[in-house]
Amino acid sequence: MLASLGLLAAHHETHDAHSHAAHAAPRTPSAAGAQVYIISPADGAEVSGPVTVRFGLRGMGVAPAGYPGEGTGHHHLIVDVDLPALDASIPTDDNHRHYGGGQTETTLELAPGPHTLQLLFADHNHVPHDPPLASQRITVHVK
Ligand SMILES: [Cu+2]
Repeated sequence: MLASLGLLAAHHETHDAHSHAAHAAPRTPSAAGAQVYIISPADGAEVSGPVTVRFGLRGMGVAPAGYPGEGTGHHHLIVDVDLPALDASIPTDDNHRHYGGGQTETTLELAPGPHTLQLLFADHNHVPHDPPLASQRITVHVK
């Protein structure tokens, strides 16, 4: 049992190293002129929690994760950190949130204080498009 778990872990690491280092993930082209933006809250807004964030998209369509196709993708909200690598699958954690169901808004529980929010659109494999579609990074002040 332990031996087979070790083997699985080793295989997983090898796979990750391969996909991230040896070959960048294949990227889906973005549509010319497409744009991703945060509809609300506004940059610099003072808000009370929970915070509803509305996702704007122009020139492309939202599709659930796993649905391949040019001209589509799903939203990711990058919270309090810089954009991740743009040639790899976006990580999943509290700072990198996926909306793979095709959602166009979310409600976040954020601790009081300043927070940064930035949208990053990505394809069915969670890999940002080429060229990437990211919104302006905004700051909100949670009361
Ligand atoms: Cu994703």
